[in-house]
Amino acid sequence: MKCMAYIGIGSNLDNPIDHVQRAIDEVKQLPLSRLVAASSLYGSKPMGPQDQPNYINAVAQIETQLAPITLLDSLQQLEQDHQRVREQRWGPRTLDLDIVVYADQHIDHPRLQVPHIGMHERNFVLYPLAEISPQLKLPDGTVLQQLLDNCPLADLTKLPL
Ligand code: ROI
Repeated sequence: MKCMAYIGIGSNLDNPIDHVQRAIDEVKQLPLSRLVAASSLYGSKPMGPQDQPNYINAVAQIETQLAPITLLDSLQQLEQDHQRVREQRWGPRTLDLDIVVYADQHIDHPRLQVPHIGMHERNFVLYPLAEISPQLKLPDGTVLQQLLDNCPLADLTKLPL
């Protein structure tokens, strides 16, 4: 079955723009999947500990036949390929790939919660998402616009192409 999924991408170490651009390219090549859209890149202040570099964030939309956990395995492999080291919680990272939304599914698995638990308060997820899917509705019926209304743009900046 083909499912629409959204993947949050973040990096704040060793040339994060390059990591995020390469990640989008690698997501494009996931098996049994097709890249539907990729957002612009955004610069964002770190959420969590402030003694770390600013982040580059983006969101990719794919149509995939990979099951959620299989997709997660593939994304974690990509993170490893970017030399991600097991960092402190909420510390800096070379590449972070999160399944933000997977079709209309609620997933509560030890390794995976979807929709992403923290997305409501993450402008660096919501605004890129809105750029590529302004009409998106979450499985519980919440429309993306409602989440945007409650999540200030603050210092999120869209990078020029
Ligand atoms: N902060 C920003 N701005 N962007 C991220 O992708 C990001 N990822 C994280 C934490 C450490 C929570 N902070 C972040 O995992």
